[in-house]
Amino acid sequence: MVNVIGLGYIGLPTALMMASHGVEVIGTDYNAELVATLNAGKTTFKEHGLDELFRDALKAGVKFVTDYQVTDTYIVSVPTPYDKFSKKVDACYVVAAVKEVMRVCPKGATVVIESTVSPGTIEKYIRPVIEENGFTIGEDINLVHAPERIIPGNMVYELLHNNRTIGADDKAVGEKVKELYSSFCQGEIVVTDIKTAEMTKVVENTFRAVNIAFANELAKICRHDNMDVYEIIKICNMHPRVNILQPGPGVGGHCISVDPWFLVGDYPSLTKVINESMKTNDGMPDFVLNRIYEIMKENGMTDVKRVGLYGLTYKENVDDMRESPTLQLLESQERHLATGLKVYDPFIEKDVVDNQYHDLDEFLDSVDLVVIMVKHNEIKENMDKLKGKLVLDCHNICGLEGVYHI
Ligand code: SAJ
Repeated sequence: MVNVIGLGYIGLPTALMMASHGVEVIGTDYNAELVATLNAGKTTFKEHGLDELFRDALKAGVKFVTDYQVTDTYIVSVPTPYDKFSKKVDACYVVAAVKEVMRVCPKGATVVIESTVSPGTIEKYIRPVIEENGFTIGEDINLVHAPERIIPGNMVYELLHNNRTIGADDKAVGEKVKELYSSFCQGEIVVTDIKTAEMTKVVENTFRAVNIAFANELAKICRHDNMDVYEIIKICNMHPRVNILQPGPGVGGHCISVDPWFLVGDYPSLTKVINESMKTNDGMPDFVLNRIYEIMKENGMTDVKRVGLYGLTYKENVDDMRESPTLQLLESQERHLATGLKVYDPFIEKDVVDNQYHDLDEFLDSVDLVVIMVKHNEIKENMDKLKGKLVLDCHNICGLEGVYHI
C-alpha cells in the first residue's frame, strides 16, 4: 500500500492516478477540512480531467485520512517555499512530514520525496531525520527522490505521458520505485542519483524562468523603441534553433517563480543570470502598473477606479492564485497609494481582494480601461464585449484595433 502524504496540487492527482491504476493508496493530509471535502466526494481545486480521475479512484478504493499509515511505501508531496530573505529552500514541511513518517513506518519501508527541493536538501535535512530515528538508510529505510513535472492546467495528461526522473542511492531501489510509477506513467523513467534528480527539477524550472525573463526584457526594449515584440519573437522562432517564450505581466505560481531562487540562495556568486532573470520577472507587475498610468494619461483618464484588471489567478484556466502577478500588482498599487483598481476572475468565487466583481458584464460596465492580466478562455470567447473600451492586452490575445500592449 502507498501512503501519499500531502493532498495538494501534486499529491492529490498522484494519489488518484495510482489508485485508478490498481495501486492500493491512502492519502494523508493534516488539513482535516480538506480530507472531509474529499471524503464528501468533492475535489479541492479545478483541473481539467481531475473530477473524472477522482471518480475512478474512488471506485478503485482510494481513501483519505489525517493520520499517517503503517505501510511499506510513502510518497511525500508537501510544499517547499523559499525563505524570502536568504532565498534558500525552506524544507520545514518536508522535514515535518518525514518526522511523522518515521514515527509509524516499519523497517524496510521506502520514503519517496516528490516535493521540489534544491540540490543537497535531502542530504542536509532529510537523511539526519531518518538517522536520528535509529534507522540506517539503505538497510532499514530506502530514500528516493521522484520530483514531479506536471503542469497545472494539463496535469492529468502530463501525469500519464511525461518522462520522469527518479533519484536513489541504490540503483535497485530506484528500479523498484520506477516499477511503482510505471503503473500509470507511459513516459520514459530515468533512474539516477538523488542530488542529480534534485538539480534536474530545479534546472528545468529555472530554464523556463530565464527564457520568460528574456522575453520580458525584449518586451521592455521594444516598448522603449516602439517595436512589435510579438512579431519579432514570432519571426525569431522561425529559426530552427531559436525558441523564445512569451512576455507577460509577471511570473506566478508555486514553481517557476520560486524554484530558481533556491539556486540563487545556495550559489549567490554563481547565479548572476538567474538572479537578474528573477528580478526581471518580479518587476513585470510594476511595469504593467506604469503602463496603466501611461495609458490613463494619454487618454485623459484620472480616476483609477475606472480601470479593471481581468484575472487574479497566476495563469490561464486554473484557480490557483499563488504568487499571482495580479496580486503583486495590487500590492504595488497600495505602495503607490492609488488604490481602487477593479478586479474580476471567473475562477475565483470567493471575495479575496477589494473591488472584486463576480460577473463579467458588471465588471466591464464599471470600467473604461480593461487590463488583460490572465488569458482565460472566457475572455478569449468574449472579445466582442471589449469593443469601445481601452484595452491593455498583456498577452497579445485580443486582436482588436487600437489595443495597447506591455
Ligand atoms: N509565463 C509567461 N510566459 C510564457 C510562459 C509562462 O509569462 O511564455 C508565465 C505564466 O503566465 C505563469 C508563469 O509563467 O505566470 C508560470 O507558468 P507556466 O505555465 O510556465 O508553469 P507552471 O509554474 O504552471 O508549471 C511549471 C512547469 N515547468 C516547466 O514547464 C519547466 C511544470 O512542468 C512543472 O511541473 C511545474 O512548474 C512545477 O510544479 O514545478
